[in-house]
Amino acid sequence: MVSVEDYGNFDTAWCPGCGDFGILKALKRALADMDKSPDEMLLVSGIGQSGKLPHYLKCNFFNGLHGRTLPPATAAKISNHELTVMAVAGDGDCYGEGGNHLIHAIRRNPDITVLVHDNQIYGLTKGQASPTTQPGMKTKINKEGVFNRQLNPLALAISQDCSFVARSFAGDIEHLSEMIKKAVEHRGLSLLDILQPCVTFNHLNTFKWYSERVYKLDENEYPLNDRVKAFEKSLEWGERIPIGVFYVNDRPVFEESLDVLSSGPLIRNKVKTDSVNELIDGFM
Ligand SMILES: Cc1ncc(C[n+]2csc(CCOP(=O)(O)OP(=O)(O)O)c2C)c(N)n1
Ligand code: SF4
Repeated sequence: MVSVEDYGNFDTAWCPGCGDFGILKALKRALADMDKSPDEMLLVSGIGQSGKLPHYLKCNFFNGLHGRTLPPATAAKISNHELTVMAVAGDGDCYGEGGNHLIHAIRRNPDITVLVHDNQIYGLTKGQASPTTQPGMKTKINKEGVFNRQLNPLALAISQDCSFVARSFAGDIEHLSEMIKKAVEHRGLSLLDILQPCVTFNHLNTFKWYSERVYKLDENEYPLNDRVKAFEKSLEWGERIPIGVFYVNDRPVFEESLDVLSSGPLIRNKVKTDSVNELIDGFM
């Protein structure tokens, strides 16, 4: 049996009270509940406070470039589709600089879980506005308040028929670990947007602010494969903020549609150097 302790206990560089601690705790709990051992997990992250999360777990991880979480995660999944792959990103990382990768990962649909630490701010670079920052909020460089419209990641993902779309809150460990389990168990690209307070640079969307607004979606409210109803629900934001699973569908998974993987993971295939030479010669 896998336990939370199997994932280690590390010192962190996060500010005391940061919402990232709730995500780390919920993730460890979910992995232990699913009996996933550290050797069958791969966590891929970019740059940011969120990007540090895999540093604080004893399992395989790859820490890449800012905004580039999904390309290496997809490559790793293809190379060894027996691994459980999770991509970990911030709202800046996944919806800003890496937004293009998110859109195309949704199209490809690899079996990857994407955890977005959505603190509605750039944490690591000290509080600039991100795509999900609330318009009007004053930041260090937006002295008059943020002017750009706020990105709605759930509406974006649902509109593009993302295979699994959910939201949770770092202040509700139980709900969050349940959502992580559902996202991992779903086959296909699972986007889990996690409302995560940044106690240092976002003084608007605080634990109290979220706690007064979040409410759990009623599982019987509509069939989870109803894209139009899910889209409508994803537009709800303000005095009430729904959390839970918004949308699920069972589209073909990217790695299953690749013939080359039918005989097992690429990492077990012998490299035929002759055919590599032939391939290169073909370009000459
Ligand atoms: C290619 C590149 N662009 C920009 C940066 C600077 N940078 C590092 S982290 C970051 C923003 C992090 O914000 P977010 O992704 O929301 O994560 P958080 O720190 O809030 O968890 C930026 C702009 C970088 N390191 N590399
Ligand atoms: S700056 Fe914000 S996101 Fe970064 S560790 Fe501190 S509280 Fe967390």
